[in-house]
Amino acid sequence: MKKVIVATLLSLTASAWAQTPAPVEVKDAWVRATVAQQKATGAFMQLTAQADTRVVQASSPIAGVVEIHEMAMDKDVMKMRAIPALALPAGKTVELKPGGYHVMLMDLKAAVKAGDVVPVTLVLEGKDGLRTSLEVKATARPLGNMAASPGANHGQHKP
Ligand SMILES: [Cu+2]
Repeated sequence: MKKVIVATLLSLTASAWAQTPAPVEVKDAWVRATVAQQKATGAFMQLTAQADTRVVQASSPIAGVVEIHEMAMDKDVMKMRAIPALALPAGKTVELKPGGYHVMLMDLKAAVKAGDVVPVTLVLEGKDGLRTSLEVKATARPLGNMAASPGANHGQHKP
């Protein structure tokens, strides 16, 4: 009997959650398609939080290791590095884009082909410390001319 009650409570919680507006809006989520043997790529999107939120973790079934990265100038050289969290200030759109913040997908299990839909889960932490996860569907875009851009050497990137 007790089990039934617990299950009911869980389903009530789940449906209440589904009806509340998403705490973080995601727009234009995409990943960069890869070429054979490439072991890493980046995911990009625009995130707008209703209240101050931080992205504290990310994961994806296609990658063994997922990190949140930023690009920054280090003695005139553009470098990327992992950051522990990405702040999403209330009402402000934070853009993850080539040359800036990105979700780094490493240890790829297979090549990412243009048009593939890649699920990326972001773990969000509110000011109250409560964590929720947000499922993002990112569509793979071809490398195209971007092969010549600095972001294209993502494949050689080591954490
Ligand atoms: Cu990176």
